[in-house]
Amino acid sequence: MQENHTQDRQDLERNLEPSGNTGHDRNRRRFLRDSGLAGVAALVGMNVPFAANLPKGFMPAAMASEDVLAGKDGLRLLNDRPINAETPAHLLDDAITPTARHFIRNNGAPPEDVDAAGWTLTVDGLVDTPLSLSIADLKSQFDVASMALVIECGGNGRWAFDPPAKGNQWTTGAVACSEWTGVRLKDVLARTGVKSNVVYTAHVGADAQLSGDPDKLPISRGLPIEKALTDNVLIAFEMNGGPIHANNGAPLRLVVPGWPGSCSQKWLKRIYLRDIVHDGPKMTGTSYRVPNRPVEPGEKVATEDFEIIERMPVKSLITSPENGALAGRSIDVRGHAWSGDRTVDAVDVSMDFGATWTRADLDAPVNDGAWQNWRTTLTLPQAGYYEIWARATDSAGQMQPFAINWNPKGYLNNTMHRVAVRAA
Ligand SMILES: Nc1nc2c(c(=O)[nH]1)N[C@H]1C(S)=C(S)[C@@H](COP(=O)(O)O)O[C@H]1N2
Ligand SMILES: [Mo]
Repeated sequence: MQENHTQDRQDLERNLEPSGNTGHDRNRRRFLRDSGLAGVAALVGMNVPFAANLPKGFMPAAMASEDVLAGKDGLRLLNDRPINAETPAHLLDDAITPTARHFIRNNGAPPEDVDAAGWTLTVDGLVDTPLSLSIADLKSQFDVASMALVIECGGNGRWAFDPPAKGNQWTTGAVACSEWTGVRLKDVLARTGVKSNVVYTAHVGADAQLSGDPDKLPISRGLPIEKALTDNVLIAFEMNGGPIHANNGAPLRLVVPGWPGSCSQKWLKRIYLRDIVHDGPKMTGTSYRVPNRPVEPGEKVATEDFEIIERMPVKSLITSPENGALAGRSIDVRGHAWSGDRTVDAVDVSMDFGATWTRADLDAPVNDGAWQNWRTTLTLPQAGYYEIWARATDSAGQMQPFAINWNPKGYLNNTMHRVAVRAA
């Protein structure tokens, strides 16, 4: 059964070409999107300092012709159609990511004029009893849970791929750990029943394809049924104790911690159960997939040799000091670490390019699926330039690598985060 899209063509066109935009604005935005910083420099009539250090396709928010980042604080806009914006590492310093600092990864145009009170979630397909539930039904009929959960885009870190990989050139900021409130998917599926031949879930959101074709979904992903039935997969209606941000999936979304962010369907309208691996848009081909064998950087890989990404690999982020900071000789270093479906056992920090390592103090996760906070103090031996590196090791003994395990679509870059400081 195809999801029935309520959004009519006019609405779609409003999404694509916001009213009040002149043709010049549209052309300018298109130009910016295509030419990236060269275009920005041309438009502002001067060189952009450190342009070479910025990711390809990067566009300062000020250059976008509308306030696409309303309600967000300090995010870097990578693309405005669809909206993609990441959070600089030093703005991810909080243990729980504030809503204003949660990255945005949209594949299409979010629904407009969302009516939370009238919103329904349909759960059907290979269930015993199909259900249609309002958000009030979810709140009153199921156990409500609040959990800090990591969402990381599968393409986080793509900017470092060489040869480059097409797609959003995320640096380190397509990750967040907000507190999500909702009901467990497993509880809802216990109510509908799961037929014995079910292997996969399929998720449908209310966003529209940018092409304007109302019959096509921008993205529809799913989960192996075993994963869907775990304790920390939430159908969430609140973010950090308040409403979900419009671009983060209001009024209802899935949150599947530790797996590629694409599993966490936003603007959730329907979940249906299937007896095959779900084959919706961005499930097949090379989307959110990596080669099933080691490949040479730049190698062409046949589509049938790709497999679906499941858990995200062990990773850490240095959130203080900020890259480029001026420091004293004694420097507090801190950040987060996570590993999909696992915990992190250790975080080590180096100030001498990996020659020696200092073990950081590492907190346990506040709940299953949360990132872990860590901290240490380093004493820099003399004034000068340093790089601080962090590396996490998870409960299965896997450690972050020094170099990228290249794949054609630029997924799963979990190399160590490095931050430069100058000691006075
Ligand atoms: N309906 C819908 N859900 C979606 C997406 C989308 O484009 N449409 N993007 C996915 C991807 S690729 C990621 S990484 C996460 C990002 O969640 P966020 O935008 O709240 O940070 O949402 C996922 N859920
Ligand atoms: Mo993503």
